[in-house]
Amino acid sequence: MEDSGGRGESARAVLAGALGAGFALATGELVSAALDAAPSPLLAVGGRFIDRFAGSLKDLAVAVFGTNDKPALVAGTIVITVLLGAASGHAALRRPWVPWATFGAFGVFGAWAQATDEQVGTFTALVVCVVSVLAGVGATAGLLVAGRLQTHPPALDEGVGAPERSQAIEWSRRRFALASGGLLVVSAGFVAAGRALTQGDVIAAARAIPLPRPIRRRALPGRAGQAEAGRAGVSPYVTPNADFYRIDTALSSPLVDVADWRLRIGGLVEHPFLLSYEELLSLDSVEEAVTLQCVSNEVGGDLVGNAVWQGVPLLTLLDRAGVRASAEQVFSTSVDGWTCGFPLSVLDGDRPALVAYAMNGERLPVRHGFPARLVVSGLYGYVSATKWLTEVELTTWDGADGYWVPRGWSKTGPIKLASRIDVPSAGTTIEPGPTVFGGVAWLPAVGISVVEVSIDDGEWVECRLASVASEHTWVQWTYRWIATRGRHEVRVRAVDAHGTVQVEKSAPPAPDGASGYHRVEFEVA
Ligand SMILES: Nc1nc2c(c(=O)[nH]1)N[C@H]1C(S)=C(S)[C@@H](COP(=O)(O)O)O[C@H]1N2
Ligand SMILES: [Mo]
Repeated sequence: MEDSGGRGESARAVLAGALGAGFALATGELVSAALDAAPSPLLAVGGRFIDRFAGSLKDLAVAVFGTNDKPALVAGTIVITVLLGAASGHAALRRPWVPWATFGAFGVFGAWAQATDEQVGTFTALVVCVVSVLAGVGATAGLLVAGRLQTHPPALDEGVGAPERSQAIEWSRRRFALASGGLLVVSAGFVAAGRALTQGDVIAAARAIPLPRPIRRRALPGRAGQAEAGRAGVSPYVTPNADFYRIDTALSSPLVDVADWRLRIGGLVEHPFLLSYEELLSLDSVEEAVTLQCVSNEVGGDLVGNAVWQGVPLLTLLDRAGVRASAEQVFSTSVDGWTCGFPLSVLDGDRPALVAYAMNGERLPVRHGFPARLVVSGLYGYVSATKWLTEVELTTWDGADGYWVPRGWSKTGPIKLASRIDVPSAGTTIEPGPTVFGGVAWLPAVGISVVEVSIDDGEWVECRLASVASEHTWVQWTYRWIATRGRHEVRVRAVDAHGTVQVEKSAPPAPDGASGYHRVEFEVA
């Protein structure tokens, strides 16, 4: 009896309470989203904590979790809720009413937090919390039942033989594990569905403000100039939004409500100002084709993509603010506290540097920084391309370090000249006879003049280049070859528009970007 009814059973009761509490939170997320009641109880409680303890607790969260104080408070709220759930699950073994009391008290707290937020009505908050509490208590009770032995306790104590008893224990364990796993999956599903609903709302709200026409379009080269690369299987010149690589530190992309969103231009400027989404979209905008690359991209890697961005030139906004002579760095911050910075002097020439709100003709996708992001030609993303942008601040060079700088990455991040082989892909077998190799090469802000390949360490031979929109994008290259039987290797290198040849020496991505020639081995048979 001690084994099944004692330790095992209390462990299961603790888990039942914890999972029930998690399920209550997940239900709160989904029901809030369905009833259009943002913030959800979870976020509302986190928000109340921020308001109440802004001085003390928030500083603690900042100290412990860096600048991510809001996610830290939400995580803290989840942990506390789950721990209290666990304790009440355990207590329920003796006093079944305890989960009602704890979950109920939590529900009241959640409803209060939600209802005192101006955006949610009291009745809606009550509905959300009553449903969440019922779901939580119900789930906990259900799990407790699933984990209980089917045989009656008196029979266990007396007449039941050992084999039957251990079988009953085994059954109840299995049933409990299944029910717990199921509940976890359903909870995750609720959270995901709630997010999807909220994301739909956020985008729908933004659609009320139509995308303006740019005053200058970026003409894309005709398809004819890229036909051979296309046929050969080279990456498309413009990367579709759905295929564009995604890199960020966000656990889940921030969902920004454009009604509340503001872009602040400040720091070392004469007249700091705020812009709403509507105001940003009312300014003259341009379109620019710019290739974006992550510093973490390995030689031959796919953390690089090319898109047509629409937005307001950063200089328009900086001129309006009046940059002071002491400013040296353009330092930007996202709504989730991520930061980066690049030298102000980068903007001296006429390279594209945009506060972008559209990507390939569509509103910026949430995962790529909706409602607005920075795009600067020629700089790695980690020093320039802030998504979910909320502030651009002018600072001195030493006055601020972006997120990745204290983590060991270089403070300046100009993109390195690079080239990649898309076809053939490594390890493939191709047929003997005429074949076409191809890939991409890039050095945004400078451009590419020549791409060369070397087969089996032979001479470097020049490739054909497809047409491009500007020097700010990658170029597709192709090379025709008569394939002969056997194992082969192809290497690629590029020459930039100034005549500088790509660096051959291999370097890893850290601290300032990979270098070296991409090589691919293949077989002809
Ligand atoms: N808010 C925020 N913006 C960010 C990042 C981030 O972690 N958070 N990562 C940067 C990095 S490292 C890169 S490479 C680019 C990637 O942009 P993408 O995901 O749209 O391709 O976003 C940049 N902007
Ligand atoms: Mo990156």
